Amino acid sequence: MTIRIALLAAACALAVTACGGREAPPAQDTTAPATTSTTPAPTPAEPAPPATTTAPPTPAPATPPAASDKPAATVSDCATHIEGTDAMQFNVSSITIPASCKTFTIHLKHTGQMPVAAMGHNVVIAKTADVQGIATDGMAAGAAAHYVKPDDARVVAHSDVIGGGQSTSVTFDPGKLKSGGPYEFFCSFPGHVAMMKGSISVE
Ligand SMILES: [Cu+2]
Repeated sequence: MTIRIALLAAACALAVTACGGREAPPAQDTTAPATTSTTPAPTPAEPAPPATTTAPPTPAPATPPAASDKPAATVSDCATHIEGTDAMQFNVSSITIPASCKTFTIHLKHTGQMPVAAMGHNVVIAKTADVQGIATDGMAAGAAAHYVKPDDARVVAHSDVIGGGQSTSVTFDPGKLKSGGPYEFFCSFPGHVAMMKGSISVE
């Protein structure tokens, strides 16, 4: 019985909807509020045509080397603070020295915990073209020489080698970097130069 009534009601509703556009009865005794809007939802837009196959997605460019993931060093008062880690990394990829600086100081902090013999770091500045040769000769020079060949004329400046938790610094004349570059800073501890280097320039 109930079902019948329901069906009947539904049929009536349909009928009203069908002719509602013409008659529009006054809605005064309607108990249900506001089903007034008779505008049907706009017909859905036609399905978009398949995208024209003009532009295949461009492949992402090759991942840049890890060094460029790191920020440039923050420089103030003709100095910068950089860090070396137990993961054999500097924390910056480049150092830009203001041209107005008469001297420049790089403070190096080893933020790791490993001893100097296992994970020592220094910072050496030289022409990019000389880096590999300096590192090779530095390895031969040994720990006592801080892995830099004594009086190596190719070396603009270098710090001591430090271990985890230690700090050091090196101060030099930026005028030495104004010609014949590009120049790099790097760590000459054996095996580190491939991972620990960045560009340094005067601008
Ligand atoms: Cu190192």
